[in-house]
Amino acid sequence: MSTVGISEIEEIKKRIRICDYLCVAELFLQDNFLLERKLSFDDVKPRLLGHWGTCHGINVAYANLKQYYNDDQNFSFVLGPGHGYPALNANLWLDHALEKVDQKATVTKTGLKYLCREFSWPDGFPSHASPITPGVITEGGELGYALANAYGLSLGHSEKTIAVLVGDGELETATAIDSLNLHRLLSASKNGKVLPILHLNGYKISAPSIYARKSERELNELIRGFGFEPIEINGDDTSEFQTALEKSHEALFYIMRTEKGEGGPTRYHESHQIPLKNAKTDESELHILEEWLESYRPKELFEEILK
Ligand SMILES: Cc1ncc(C[n+]2csc(CCOP(=O)(O)OP(=O)(O)O)c2C)c(N)n1
Repeated sequence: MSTVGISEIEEIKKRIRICDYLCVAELFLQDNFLLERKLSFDDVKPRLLGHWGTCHGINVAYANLKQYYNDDQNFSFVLGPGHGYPALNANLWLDHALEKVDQKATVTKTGLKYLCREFSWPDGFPSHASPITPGVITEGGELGYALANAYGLSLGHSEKTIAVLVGDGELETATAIDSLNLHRLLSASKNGKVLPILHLNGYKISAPSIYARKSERELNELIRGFGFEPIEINGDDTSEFQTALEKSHEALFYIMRTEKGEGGPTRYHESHQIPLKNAKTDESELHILEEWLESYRPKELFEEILK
């Protein structure tokens, strides 16, 4: 059992709901951001461009790590799938980190409008993480470097802990899989601790990922072969996630299982980018979008935040 209490678990779950809602709002909405009236075609952006499928898992990892490492200045989070930018942006906005570099991104109703409307919008935020994002040093459209970057960050900083989220599709890149050897080259006493978290949501764009097609045993053996101790986490189980973070084995490798597109109207490969492509013109898709947004109960979520 995790040492975190029920109220902390509820807070983590609430944060995930907030960030999931924000991701959907960023991807789809140009108005009516808190669903204060019935959703209409006019509220939907004319060009829907971005990625939903990976967002929930990013929000799960972010919320759990944030709770566990709290405000530890020696903790860093490295995100591999830069296409999951709506999630990164949502978390940074919620923590007032975006506001520090972009005065318009306040945690207010106006700031919420700015965050959502400007996402993937001409002259606004790009669709992928990029160097305009606080803490981002590489362009987020190219998969593969997250692990190497995390080990680089750890060099000479034994005080640091760096959690790095890697997509299962991303782990198929030569750079990512070979970076699993890096910890063998680095002295654990002189360098920081890197915690790889494989986001095993099963799919990469339109096809299953190779690692998702391995049995749990095969995958665990593969990871052990690289010198890590694999720890399985069900992304829906917050208590299990918190307990997993308490483990102190020297070379841990977390395998976080989620369903791609969890919480949305489609799953798996169909959720990779925009699930409801015709929401601006199709009455039934608009309705499904409204139900999807309402499923997070936004009024309840934002009442406190946007006081
Ligand atoms: C080097 C590289 N190859 C291919 C792509 C195209 N691409 C974008 S997203 C994606 C799937 C990524 O799958 P995964 O890492 O599992 O992320 P998730 O399923 O969580 O979206 C691919 C192959 C890319 N961005 N970079």
